[in-house]
Amino acid sequence: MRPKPLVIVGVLLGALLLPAASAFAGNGGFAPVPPESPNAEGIHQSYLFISIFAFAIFLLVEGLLIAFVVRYRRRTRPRNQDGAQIHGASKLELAWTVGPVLILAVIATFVFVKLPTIQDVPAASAGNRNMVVDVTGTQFTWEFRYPNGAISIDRLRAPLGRTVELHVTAPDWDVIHSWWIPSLGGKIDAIPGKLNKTWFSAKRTGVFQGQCAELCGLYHAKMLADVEVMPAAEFDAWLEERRSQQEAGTSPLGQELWEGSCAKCHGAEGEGGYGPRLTGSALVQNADAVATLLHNGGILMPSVGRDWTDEEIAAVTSYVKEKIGNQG
Ligand SMILES: [Cu+2]
Repeated sequence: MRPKPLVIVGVLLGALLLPAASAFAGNGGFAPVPPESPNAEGIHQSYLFISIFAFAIFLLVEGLLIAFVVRYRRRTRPRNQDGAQIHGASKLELAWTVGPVLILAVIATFVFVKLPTIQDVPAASAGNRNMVVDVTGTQFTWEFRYPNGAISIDRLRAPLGRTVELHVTAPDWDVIHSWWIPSLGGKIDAIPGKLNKTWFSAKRTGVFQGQCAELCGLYHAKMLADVEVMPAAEFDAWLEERRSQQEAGTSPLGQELWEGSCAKCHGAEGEGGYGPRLTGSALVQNADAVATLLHNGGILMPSVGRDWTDEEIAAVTSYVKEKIGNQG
């Protein structure tokens, strides 16, 4: 006996639902990453709430579609003859107009109730002072300046459980970028000349990956960022150490700037890429010439270092001189 078409359709639909479990577990790339900060949690809850309606409407529409295809199929009616003409069902028409309006109102209410927990930076309290970090996006790197003057590139360090307030911007001469670490909150634009604020308060230690979320030029895809959340005491020690290393000229800042800013165009070893080859070049052995170039830009090169501190300029020029200029 041949299986009935409806049975086949049913089995196929069942098979389609199989990935749903892994999607909801967040590990199939179908669902957002698990939230690790209260604001990311608010976004996640809104996502799940809206998903309930989306899924129910999907089942209703597709179910009706299949039911109508079966119920009103041609059967023995000749090919060239129209089917029965059906019109006029005021109650039904009213229902499918009022229903969506109510659903949208419920969703909007939920989201507006959640919005403050997503958007508003929690006020500092006696036991929990906020740490402000200045985040600057430039083509194609992220720079983080901490309250004590410490600087890091492309990796933001943060203390566990403390509110970190991010003041996000881009230099006047750059383009718009977008700061986005999905497990620690939503996107916020880094706009030249404008300061946007966002925040997070990480609930566990670890490294959380992110990506510039605004198409910002040739190497947009290389504009990655991550946040390393450490136990608070470990973070405080790191922050102090980075500050004193910077003063002593022994910090990894030069290497970070090279990798984050220079290497993306000039190649990891300075072998050249979009930008010219630097390995063994006479120019990079001259720290003053490199500093001038970073500050003013070149024919094709943007003035990436115009807003860099003296410490940053010193760190990157000496790194470039030693590691790149002296290579074969
Ligand atoms: Cu970008």
